[in-house]
Amino acid sequence: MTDQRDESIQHEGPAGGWGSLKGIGEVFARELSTPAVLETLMRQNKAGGYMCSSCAWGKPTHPHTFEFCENGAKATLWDLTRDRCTPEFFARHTVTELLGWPDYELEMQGRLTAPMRYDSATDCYVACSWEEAFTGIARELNVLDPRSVVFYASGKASLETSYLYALLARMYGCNNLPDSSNMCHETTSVGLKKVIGSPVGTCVMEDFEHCDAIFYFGQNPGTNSPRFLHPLQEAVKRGCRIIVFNPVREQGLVRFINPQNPLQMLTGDATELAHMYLQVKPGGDIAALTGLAKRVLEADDTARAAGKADVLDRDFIEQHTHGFEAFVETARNTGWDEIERVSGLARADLEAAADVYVEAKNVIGVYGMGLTQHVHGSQSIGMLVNLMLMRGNIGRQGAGMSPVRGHSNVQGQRTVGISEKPELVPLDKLAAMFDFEPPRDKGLTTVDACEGICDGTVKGFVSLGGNFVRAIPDRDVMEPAWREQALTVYIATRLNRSHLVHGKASYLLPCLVRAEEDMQASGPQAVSIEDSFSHIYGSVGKRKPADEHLLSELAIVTGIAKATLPAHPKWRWDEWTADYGIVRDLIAETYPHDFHDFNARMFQPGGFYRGNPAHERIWKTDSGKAEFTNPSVMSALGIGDAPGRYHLITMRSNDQFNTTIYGHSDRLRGLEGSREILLINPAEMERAGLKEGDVVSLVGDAGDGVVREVKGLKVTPFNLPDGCLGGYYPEMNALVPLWYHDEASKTPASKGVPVRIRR
Ligand SMILES: Nc1nc2c(c(=O)[nH]1)N[C@H]1C(S)=C(S)[C@@H](COP(=O)(O)OP(=O)(O)OC[C@H]3O[C@@H](n4cnc5c(=O)[nH]c(N)nc54)[C@H](O)[C@@H]3O)O[C@H]1N2
Ligand SMILES: Nc1nc2c(c(=O)[nH]1)N[C@H]1C(S)=C(S)[C@@H](COP(=O)(O)OP(=O)(O)OC[C@H]3O[C@@H](n4cnc5c(=O)[nH]c(N)nc54)[C@H](O)[C@@H]3O)O[C@H]1N2
Ligand SMILES: [Mo]
Repeated sequence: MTDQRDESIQHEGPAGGWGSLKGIGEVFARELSTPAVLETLMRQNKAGGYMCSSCAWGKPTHPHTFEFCENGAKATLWDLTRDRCTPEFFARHTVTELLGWPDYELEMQGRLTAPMRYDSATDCYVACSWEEAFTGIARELNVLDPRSVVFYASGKASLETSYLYALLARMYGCNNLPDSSNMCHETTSVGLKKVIGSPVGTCVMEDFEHCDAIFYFGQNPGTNSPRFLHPLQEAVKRGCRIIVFNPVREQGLVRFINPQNPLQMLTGDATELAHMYLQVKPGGDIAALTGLAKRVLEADDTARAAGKADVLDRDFIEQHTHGFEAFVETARNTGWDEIERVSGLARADLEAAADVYVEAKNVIGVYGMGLTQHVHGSQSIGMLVNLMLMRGNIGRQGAGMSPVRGHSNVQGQRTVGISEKPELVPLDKLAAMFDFEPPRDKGLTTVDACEGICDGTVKGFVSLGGNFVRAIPDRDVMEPAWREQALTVYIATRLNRSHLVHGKASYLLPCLVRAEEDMQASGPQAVSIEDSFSHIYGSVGKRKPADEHLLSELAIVTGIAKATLPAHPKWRWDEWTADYGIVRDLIAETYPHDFHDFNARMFQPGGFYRGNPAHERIWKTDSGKAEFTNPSVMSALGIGDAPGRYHLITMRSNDQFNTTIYGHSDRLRGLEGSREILLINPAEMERAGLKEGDVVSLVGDAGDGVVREVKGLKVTPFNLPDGCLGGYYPEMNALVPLWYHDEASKTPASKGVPVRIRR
């Protein structure tokens, strides 16, 4: 049962299939056939091989021959490009000139090859030696107050590098360690932890072989985790039913042709994935979930009245949960009128979806940015947990919560100490191991860091990967403030806009990518990462580095550390750089439960599991039980409806990885050729007096007096709920107010941005 189809305004071809191969070939025709790339792709995501640097989806114990997807291949090809962005390039173009270039053109210059320092006399980045870069950075850091410096990480760097990076920040003197997770799944780290005591998902990959239903909220696997489509397809073939809640009909969740299956490829015989596709309004998930819960309670009433088995798992609720009664009262007292109005969904559809939930023995709740990037996002997660707890769907095989993480090691970075929350880090242990007094005060989140940059209290910013200035909200406010900083340091692979919006002193430090051979004094090095299922894998790069001057991310971190911090017999930066195995031993010593025998286990097929108490029904919450929560609002939006106001979803296309734009084909949505578009449904278009192709602006409607505007957007009809607009991230980021974020975690609310259309 897939409903609400409207092929006239949105193409409905399957995800995967020939299109995915064409998607790779078109962008990368020149690189695709080189032996280096083919060799790397064949080793991708296999034990002893190279772990894809795209998303955080799990790597199976028994991989396919080609265990990579369209977008994983694009990420690898992007890293292994033959193009180089050399010192000569920077000599030809001033920073001011480059600021006028589109993001796409900046990254298209290829891999950075030499350490560069910003020279204000010429307004150019000029090459310098590594020694010069490290001593220059150290000089700046040593005049700044450690509390005024931020050490950001973008979720890609290995566990080994991340561990040392966090150590560097703390030895220097701050806990200012936000990472991309603060714009992403921090809502999970805070919201999920509060209710089940685990900051990460409770499922492992095998659970998808045993579930009977998947309740799937606001995650787009076709684009963002394409290898997830395989287990979803297998599940559907077994009879598992997928109920999708998403304002956008994402093709990956509608139909899928497995590019690894020759028969499907030849016959074009796609698997229908979604059993029901419910186009919830942005932020309407709490209401939708309340509707589901209401129906489950009614089904339980009916069953009991008829003397049948309970629908609720009363033993589980009694033994393992807290707060059930208050939640039941809210669910029963909330009227269907309100549920239908806020969710935009019909009662009959929600009841049918709830019946699927009740009929299923094992249910998994999957979610992504559609839940996390809202002002009341943590309440949405709490509501999904409520639904799961009603029938004991957490902590047993085939059931659980499965947030789908973003960057390939974003979860792992948190695991090994990159966190602004000192209470999450074993500081006493670090103090004893390294003989220093770690700072104990709270560090800055991404939003705090931005506020600090605006009010002048943040004066230095070190960036381990990423494109911070482009990824954050309120870009037009942030860029001028950013330039006032004393120091910016960017460890990067390709040129991006953040590098051009530099502080007074600025260094651009190019690093190896994960697919490249990392040769150190003791020989070639392996690194490790953690996926969405808390499994840890070793990864070995074999490609020749893009340039002989490149250093590994780890060597850059230790280079800065050694130059900045005083010498200390226990701070063995050189030894650690020479042999990453020693760093893994340090990680194992710091986190013995998760990482014991790290070096021995890292190449185990399927990775090694670091475990999760909630998976075993041990609840590390305040009450010691899993918490039913009582939502305080029905809409997850921070700013409600008003005449002329729309809620904008900022979306990823199938041709980008976050701020890295590969091209202009959003193939799965049938949108080609431009990213300067405004998606709106035909009825809303007519009500607003707009025609297809009209060029309009979006202006912010947050009511805080700040002017926010994005110009030059072409009106494009698209299948969306009423009151909802779609536009691309990061182009739309100037419209997101910095203060508009999840109430509990400060994750920016990029999926329900209040805007108006201006002609
Ligand atoms: N190829 C590729 N892969 C990626 C990335 C990439 O950019 N490109 N980015 C990586 C990163 S860092 C991350 S975090 C993940 C992101 O992966 P996802 O979590 O899939 O993130 P988005 O694509 O931003 O949005 C997810 C979905 O939420 C829906 N949505 C919007 N608002 C709502 C709402 O209110 N309710 C519901 N139920 N749904 C809503 C949108 O329509 C969209 O389909 O992917 C990772 N993988
Ligand atoms: N409006 C809106 N804003 C959003 C989002 C949204 O959905 N809507 N999503 C948010 C999310 S989920 C995230 S995770 C953030 C992403 O924010 P970031 O993680 O900061 O941004 P990326 O675009 O992933 O960073 C790309 C850059 O990383 C560098 N890079 C690539 N590979 C490597 C490597 O191996 N090592 C190093 N050192 N550098 C490398 C390259 O120079 C590249 O230009 O954006 C957030 N912002
Ligand atoms: Mo992310």
